[in-house]
Amino acid sequence: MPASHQHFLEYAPAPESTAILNLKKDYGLFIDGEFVPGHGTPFATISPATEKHIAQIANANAADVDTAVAAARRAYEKTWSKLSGADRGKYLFRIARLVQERARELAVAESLDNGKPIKESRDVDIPLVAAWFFYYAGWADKLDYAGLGAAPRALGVAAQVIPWNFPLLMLAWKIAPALAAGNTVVLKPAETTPLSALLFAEILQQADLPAGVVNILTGAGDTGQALVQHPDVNKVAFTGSTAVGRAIAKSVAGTGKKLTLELGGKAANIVFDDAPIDQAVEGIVNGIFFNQGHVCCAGSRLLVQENIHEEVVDRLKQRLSTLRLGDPLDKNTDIGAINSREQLERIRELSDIGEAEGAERWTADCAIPENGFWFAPTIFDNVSTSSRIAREEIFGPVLSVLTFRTPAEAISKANNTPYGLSAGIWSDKGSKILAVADELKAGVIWANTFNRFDPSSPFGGYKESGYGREGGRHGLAAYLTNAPPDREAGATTLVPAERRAPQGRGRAK
Ligand code: TAP
Repeated sequence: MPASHQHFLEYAPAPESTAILNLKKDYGLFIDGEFVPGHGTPFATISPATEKHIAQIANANAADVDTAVAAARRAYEKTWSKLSGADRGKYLFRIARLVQERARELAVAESLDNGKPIKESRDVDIPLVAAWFFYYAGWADKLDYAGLGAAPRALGVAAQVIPWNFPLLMLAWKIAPALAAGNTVVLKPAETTPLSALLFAEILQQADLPAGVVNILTGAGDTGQALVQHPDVNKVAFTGSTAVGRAIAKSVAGTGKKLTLELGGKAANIVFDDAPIDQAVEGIVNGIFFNQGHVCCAGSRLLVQENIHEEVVDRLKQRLSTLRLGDPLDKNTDIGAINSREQLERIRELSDIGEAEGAERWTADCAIPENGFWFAPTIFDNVSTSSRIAREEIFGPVLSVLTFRTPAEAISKANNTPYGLSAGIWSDKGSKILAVADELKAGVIWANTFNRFDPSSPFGGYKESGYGREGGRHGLAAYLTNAPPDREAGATTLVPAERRAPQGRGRAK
């Protein structure tokens, strides 16, 4: 045992059992309510913590994308757009309850496939997935009151492509508002984390969701590309890297498809000298080491006021030395596995660049398991604003520390980034928090907390972090239009016939 660990209590292993999982050896594509074989070359999904095989996954080629989009179109025209909002809401409530019933199983599957600690998938991801479906279930029959005009209409078929960092939660962020607003969906999960989306497809069967309303296509980037470029989709929703987001924006330009992009970030977490330091240290840890730092809104740049810099960094190092890295299925684990070998290489490469550029590197002293993909919590101190580790998204458990003297300097450093997704402010003084928040160019700003998510709160970015908002009433706007039907082919009114104003009659009765 390293000397620095000797004064801490050791934890006995507390592994969550995988017995609850009832996985198939092979998974097909979920099209038109059924699992069907794919026509691309199947691939394996593995556990990033052990590199062990989990299941064989079908790969959707362009023909499969065609079939899925056609199924979604049929379901839109024949079933989903004919249902009242209240009836769509009933399906969403049913899905939410089934997610709750199967929560433990979903959490275990998510941690196995993604590498995130079970306490995060169990206590954060899956409860939020259920919350998202409950929240949007409530909106389904109230769209007239969403502030988007009196009778907003669905767009039609939504193509949705999601990343690997919060596989099931990103699915919920995409599918729940789309269905509530009356659209049908074809969704592609990330290549490295398809498992929870496939279990979700089983939940849709259990919920008796009409066939074709949600279709799930597993595959890699090519599948995603074929899906977003398909001529019969009306809406594209993407979460992932800025590079792919930019390519999608180009391919969608001029097609009339509605587009929302939720891309990367390089958030500033600003700590003033009047902040409650203990809380701030916890918030910094949660900000960048939650989910191994695979978080688009992660607080990856710590901006700390110069006079408390040393104290904060010392306390951070002490705190990081107590974090337990290892088996994601162990209930005591704080830091799980990096999601893939490619991502690990990216983190290593940028960290080496940080060191070469002159920043001071510190790494928590923890044992790294032999197999799997791991990166110990790392801090870079004395980082300059021009350094690549202060500008580029590392998407790993790596914190860059910069200092400031005045609020004006903090604001200008925080905004000195091509991104604008989130930020954090730590101060005892409410007026200072509000004044600084007003000047920050970021879609989400947390005060004396970090990485808090709620389905009623809109989330999204500025600049290279993308456009459009997910969550809340704003999240509905991405899936609705109030343009007259002749302007948007495919979009159908959602107002039940009996509630539409009769032609040629005045308002007064
Ligand atoms: P991306 O390539 O952007 O992956 C996101 C999703 O898009 C995945 O489902 C991916 O499929 C799919 N995709 C890839 N190429 C596509 C294309 N040309 N058209 C349509 N869809 C496509 O991200 P990544 O390579 O996994 O990660 C790279 C970097 O992106 C990370 O290091 C991180 O900095 C950033 N990132 C940001 C976020 C968020 S939440 N902002 C999430 C993930 C990654 P495959 O998975 O099958 O390739």
